[in-house]
Amino acid sequence: MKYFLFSLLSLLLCNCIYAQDFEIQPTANFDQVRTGIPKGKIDTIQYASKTVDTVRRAFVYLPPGYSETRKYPVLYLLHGIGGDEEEWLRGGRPHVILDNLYADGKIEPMIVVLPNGRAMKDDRAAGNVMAPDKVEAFATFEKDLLNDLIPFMEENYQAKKDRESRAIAGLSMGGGQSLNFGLGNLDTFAWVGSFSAAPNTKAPDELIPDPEAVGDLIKVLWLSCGDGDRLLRFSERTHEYLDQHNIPHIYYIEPGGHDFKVWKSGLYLFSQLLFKPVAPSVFGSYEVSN
Ligand code: FER
Repeated sequence: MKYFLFSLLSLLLCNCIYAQDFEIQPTANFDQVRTGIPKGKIDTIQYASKTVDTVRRAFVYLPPGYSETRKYPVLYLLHGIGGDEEEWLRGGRPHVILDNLYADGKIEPMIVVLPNGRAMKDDRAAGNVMAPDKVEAFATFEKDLLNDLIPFMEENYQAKKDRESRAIAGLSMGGGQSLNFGLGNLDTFAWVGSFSAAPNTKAPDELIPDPEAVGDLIKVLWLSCGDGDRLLRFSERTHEYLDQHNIPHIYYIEPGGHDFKVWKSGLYLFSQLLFKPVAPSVFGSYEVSN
């Protein structure tokens, strides 16, 4: 009896410490609008940027039942080279994915910020989006994010302000930004997700000069990519370096190209891990297709 009680207690304790209630592959219709479920709310914000010396626009998705009387962790969700603050909403409909996840009790309530990651005065995705000044603006966004946008969010929303309550993730250029800014600012972020990281991703030894510190500080480090994506090597080389240095991370390679099918399932799966206690031992459960 004593042994039984002890086992029961251990089981309950383990479940408290490590909530393993997340999926390792997307379920059908995860991105389809459902009727009769509570919906979150999308705000448009304008924040003054000292970095760019202009007023910049972003969207903020608040979870269903967002309350002024409690505090929430925040996910910064970044777009790609041909996009802007609208790209995720148009192509990925993260509000639909997250509304569904809330309805099923699969994610922690969080604020999601959709910024414009091209930090320059004319930040529209017009003309040659590969022009050097536009590409450079994706690097400049690190300062805009840290010094302008995050302070704005933390002053104007019920945002928690500790590193374990901030996540950064993005697609392609935004995936590279998430790795560069997230791993480069572990005093600010503890959760980092990269979907189909682009060539702006720093070389592994520059990205992670101190592997031990990253291993100690990061809560979840997520890399996903389509197996048919021409940019796969940027995720792959990061993954190989992480493996060589025994840094726990998730490497999820799924059938697909450089497109929203992959980015949506990335958001769907990664968001289920956020702001929860997750055991690194489960990181290997995700599929790596060939
Ligand atoms: C490049 C190829 C792709 C590049 C960026 C991208 C800066 C980004 C793609 C995307 O964001 O979808 O050579 O160089």
